[in-house]
Amino acid sequence: MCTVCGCGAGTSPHSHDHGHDHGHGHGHHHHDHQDSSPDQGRLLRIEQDILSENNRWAALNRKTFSDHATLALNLVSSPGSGKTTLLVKTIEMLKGKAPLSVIEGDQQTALDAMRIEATGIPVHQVNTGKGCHLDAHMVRHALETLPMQQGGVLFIENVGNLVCPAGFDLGEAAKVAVLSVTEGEDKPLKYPDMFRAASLMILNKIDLLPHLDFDVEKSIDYARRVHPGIGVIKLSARSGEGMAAWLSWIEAQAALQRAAG
Ligand SMILES: Nc1nc2c(ncn2[C@@H]2O[C@H](COP(=O)(O)OP(=O)(O)OP(=O)(O)O)[C@@H](O)[C@H]2O)c(=O)[nH]1
Ligand SMILES: [Mg+2]
Repeated sequence: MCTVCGCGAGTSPHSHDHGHDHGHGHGHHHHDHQDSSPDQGRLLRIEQDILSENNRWAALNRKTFSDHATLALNLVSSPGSGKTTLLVKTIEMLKGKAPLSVIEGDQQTALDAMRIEATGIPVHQVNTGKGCHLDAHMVRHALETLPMQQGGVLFIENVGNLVCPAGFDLGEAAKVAVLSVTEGEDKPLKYPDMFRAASLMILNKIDLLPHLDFDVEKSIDYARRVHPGIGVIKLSARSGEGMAAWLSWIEAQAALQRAAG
């Protein structure tokens, strides 16, 4: 997967520079980098090692979420589809009903964490530097500083990228792919791994549909071709249209999480 962009080929999950933390700090972690020009067999072994190590951390995270009956949702999308806008709107509507927290993943800046912080809920920024996705170990670190309350919802905003975040389990209950109608209806076909990995596709920015030639039915058809069971919710994080369906979906997932734990 990350051999596509090269980000996973030369590093182990430990070797990402966690960069600047927003709010609560934890130390930086530097480890040795691997040879940057490995042969194919070696590359494959490194990739398998990265994924199996990631899966060990993901299993630990999943256990923590389960112990706290916390629903963890991993929001994935291309840059600018509206993840942070949707989160701010969601928090405004859910605040007071359940303990909420957010992990923000970006290559650089704490801008999104600051937008979340303004809502008054706990947020932890992870900067991935050159890394193009969050991995389970980064989430593990974030959990050291985020308060975990019983029956809560943890939103994880992944790095804006329709490719690499698909391959990394963070221990979340579900991946939610946010596709904005400005991106074109062909994206599920072009980036099938992401839509296969996601339990739900949110079609965002539907307030803009009158100005576009985006074909909603086609985009849903394409998403179901790559993932027949994928859920679909159309909404506008700006106008609030469709938000009720999204909140019901979250409530249903939270109930499943409580029942499982
Ligand atoms: N018209 C419209 N604009 C929206 C909507 N949701 C988000 N936007 C705008 O889209 C732009 C990007 O939104 P963000 O929430 O920053 O997107 P993001 O997915 O968090 O972006 P990255 O974190 O950079 O990947 C901003 O200008 C938002 O105001 C929507 O429902 N309708
Ligand atoms: Mg964002």
